[in-house]
Amino acid sequence: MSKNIDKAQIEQGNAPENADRRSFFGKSAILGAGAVAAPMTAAMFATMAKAKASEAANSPVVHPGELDEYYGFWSGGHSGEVRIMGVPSMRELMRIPVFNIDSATGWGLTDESKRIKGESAHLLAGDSHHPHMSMTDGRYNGKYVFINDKANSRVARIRCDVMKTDKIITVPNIQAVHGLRVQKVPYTKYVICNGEFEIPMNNDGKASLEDVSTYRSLFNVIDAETMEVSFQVMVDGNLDNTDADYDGKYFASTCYNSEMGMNLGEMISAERDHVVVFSLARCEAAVKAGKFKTYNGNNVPVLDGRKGSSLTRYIPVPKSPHGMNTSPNGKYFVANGKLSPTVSIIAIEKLDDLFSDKIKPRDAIVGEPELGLGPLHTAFDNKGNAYTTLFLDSQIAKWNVEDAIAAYGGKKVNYLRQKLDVHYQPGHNHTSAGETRDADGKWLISLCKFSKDRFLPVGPLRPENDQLIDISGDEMKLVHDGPTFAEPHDCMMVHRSKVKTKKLWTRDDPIFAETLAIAKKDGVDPMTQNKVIRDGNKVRVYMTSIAPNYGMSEFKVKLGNEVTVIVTNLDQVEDVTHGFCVTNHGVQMEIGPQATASITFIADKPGVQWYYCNWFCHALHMEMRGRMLVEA
Ligand code: CUK
Ligand code: CUA
Repeated sequence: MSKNIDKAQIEQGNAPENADRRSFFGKSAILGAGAVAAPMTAAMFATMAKAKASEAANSPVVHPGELDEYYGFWSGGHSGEVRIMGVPSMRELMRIPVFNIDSATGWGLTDESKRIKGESAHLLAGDSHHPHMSMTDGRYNGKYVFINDKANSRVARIRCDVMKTDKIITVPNIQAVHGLRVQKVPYTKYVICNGEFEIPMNNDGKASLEDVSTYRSLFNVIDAETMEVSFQVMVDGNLDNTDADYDGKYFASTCYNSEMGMNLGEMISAERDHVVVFSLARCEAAVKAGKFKTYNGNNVPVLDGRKGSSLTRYIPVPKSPHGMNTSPNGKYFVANGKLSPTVSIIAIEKLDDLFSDKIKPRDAIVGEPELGLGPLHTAFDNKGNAYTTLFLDSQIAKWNVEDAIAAYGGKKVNYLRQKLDVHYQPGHNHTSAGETRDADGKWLISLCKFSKDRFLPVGPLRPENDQLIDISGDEMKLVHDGPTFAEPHDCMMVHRSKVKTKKLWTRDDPIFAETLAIAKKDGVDPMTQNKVIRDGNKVRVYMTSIAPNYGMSEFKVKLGNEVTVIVTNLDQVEDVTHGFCVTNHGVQMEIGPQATASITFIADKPGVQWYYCNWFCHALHMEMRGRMLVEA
């Protein structure tokens, strides 16, 4: 890395033009070059254009009343939520609060959501990055979406039948869960995710800032059903992104900072970092055989997968790789160079030989195409092409995987198909169903970190720009600019045929099962009874709601009582959601049709306090309110 360019410039892609941007990465470029074909010339592009066979012709227009073909699941970035978008219309369909609090639904406020947040219920913030759906045989199965919270080292699960978060765990022994994917084959038994920041093992206050010899980064394997950490694997370097194969055998993670540096200069001193490949069978066997340690006073098995371990292999790749993407034909892991203009193609079929030491780690690399500056993430179509975001160049490079492999083998072929300007500085990109066997080569989303001049200015803070690109023809065609808030890091697109959602809640839903158990103990049937239960200083108020009435239009409590209001929505009508909101108390929630929801607060203000329905439900919605008398 050249010394005369600062990090901020690199990150923002603002390296001065006259400073020869391309030479900043000269060293890495040479490293990655090998037998790589010459860069595209204008003449080559012209030839390509002539040979053009098919035009991109998907329609991004979804007329009023028509439905989108894909559900898009978007991370909400530092808003901490997940959003459902319709693709190709790019209409925002729903927001799913996960790590944040949300006054519309009461997420983070209701008793049910606090139970789901568990030990981290007091944390009201989050930084969500990677939403990925559970799979069966390498295809989305419509059951769950998993998402990480980098800020608070958490992983959450969203149930796709109701599109609500139903589990959140804090992963022990690590800091900052970053890359997250799912086991694709035979089904999502495990969610895999990387602990990014290296921390002392144990992190009990006895380690120092100077001696970093016990600092480690762990790979985490979480049971998708129980949402418990099955085991962790200690590695060398710090982990970034990850993905799984299509055989149910290997996981691969990029690692930057193989130097184990504690500041920027140290972190980027080595010309090569690595990809760590994990053997699932060997890891499971090691756990079974008890070959693990535990740390920090918890009982999660931690395996030693550092260099030399039989559980892992380390494949050297150029400088600070970032994204990790498996090609949908199941043949390759692609590690994206970030500080190198290349991506590294790892042949998954060679991994058996690598693990039995028949080949050397670099022998698993079958291609290292040079694509441009700042490759971060790669997506795939169903025709053997890959699409890589170039953060610094503000472009997407379309390239052919087999041609890149042939070029690496010494053939004179041009693997680059097209470079498309995007606006600006793309991070993740994703193709429709592109991380599954159903990759269909129709749409590509480029999640651009900066929008600059693309929208009306809205002050110093700008939206990001999620661009929709038609990839159905030979050339990528940009068809839509979509402003989004707070940096969606990643997204995925699921064909609508895979998702089946409920129209009404069912009364036996686990999300409110515990609330119903409390009602049972109180001897109250919340579907038929409106009742106040006094239990010392605690008061539980059970009321029904059916548009436009609450079952209880008044109740009394004493000043200082801890009040829980449990509302059951009796409406059996699609889309008739009620709310419950107490004025001046910060009490607000949603009660979906046939759901029970509860919220607990202290009655700390004497006098009459109105409560009202805050979701418009009926012509007499304004009249849907009642009084709580707080007696001094
Ligand atoms: S990371 Cu943000 S651009 Cu968290 Cu997947 Cu690559
Ligand atoms: Cu019920 Cu508005």
